[in-house]
Amino acid sequence: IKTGFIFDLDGVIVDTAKYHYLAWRKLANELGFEFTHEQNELFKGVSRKRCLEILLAIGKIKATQEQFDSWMIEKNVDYLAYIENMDVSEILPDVPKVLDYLKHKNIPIALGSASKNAKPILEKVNLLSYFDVLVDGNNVTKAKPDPEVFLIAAKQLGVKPCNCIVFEDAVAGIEAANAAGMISIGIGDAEILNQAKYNFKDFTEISLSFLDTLIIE
Ligand code: G16
Ligand code: MG
Repeated sequence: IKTGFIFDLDGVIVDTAKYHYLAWRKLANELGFEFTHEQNELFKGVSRKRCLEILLAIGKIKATQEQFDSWMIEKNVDYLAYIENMDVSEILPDVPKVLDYLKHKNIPIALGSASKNAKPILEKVNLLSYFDVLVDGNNVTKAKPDPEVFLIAAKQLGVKPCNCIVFEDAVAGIEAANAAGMISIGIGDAEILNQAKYNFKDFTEISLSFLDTLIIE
C-alpha cells in the first residue's frame, strides 16, 4: 500500500475547540474584554503562541515578555482542567468507523496536530493505538499553514506527500496540506474550507467506498 492518512486532532477527531474557547475567554475576561465564538474561528489550527498574540491584539493589550509567558501557562492550565474528564463520548461521529476501516486495510495512519496536548487527549479518548505516527506541536517549528507538520508525518509514515490524504477542519490546516502537495479533505463548513479538494460536514458523510477511491494498492 502506497497511501497514508493524516488526521488533524482538534475539530476532526474530537471537539476540543470548545475547551480552547473557554480557556481563552476566561483569560480575555480577566484582562477586561470579551472574546466571541466568531473570533475563536481564527484560533483553529493555530499555535498557542499565535493564539495569544491574536487575543492580545483583539483586547489591544501590550504585554511584557514575562506577562506573555505567564498568560500562555495560565491558558494551558485552564485548558488542561477543562479536558481532564474527557472520554470516548467526545469522539466525533463516525471517526472510529474510518479509523477501523483504514486499520483493517493496513493503511498507515498519522496524527498531524498543532497541539502540544495531543497525546494525552488521544489517550483519554482511547484512540492512541490507531496511530502509527504522531506529529504535534512538540515536533514542529513552523505552525500551519506551513506544511512542516504534514511533511514530517509523511516522512515518518514512509509515504510520498502526493499519496497522503489529510483530514482538516481549519483553513490554516487545509492550506498546509495543499502546500505539502497532499490531498486535502475539509471537515466542517465547505464555504469556509473552500480550498479543500473534497468537503464533508463530518465523517458520517464519508463512505467506505469513497475511502477506497483514495487508496492506491
Ligand atoms: C489545535 C487547535 C488550536 C490550538 C492548537 C495548539 O490544533 O485547533 O486552536 O491553539 O492546537 O494547542 P495546544 O495549546 O494544546 O498546544 P489542531 O492542529 O489539532 O487543530
Ligand atoms: Mg483542527
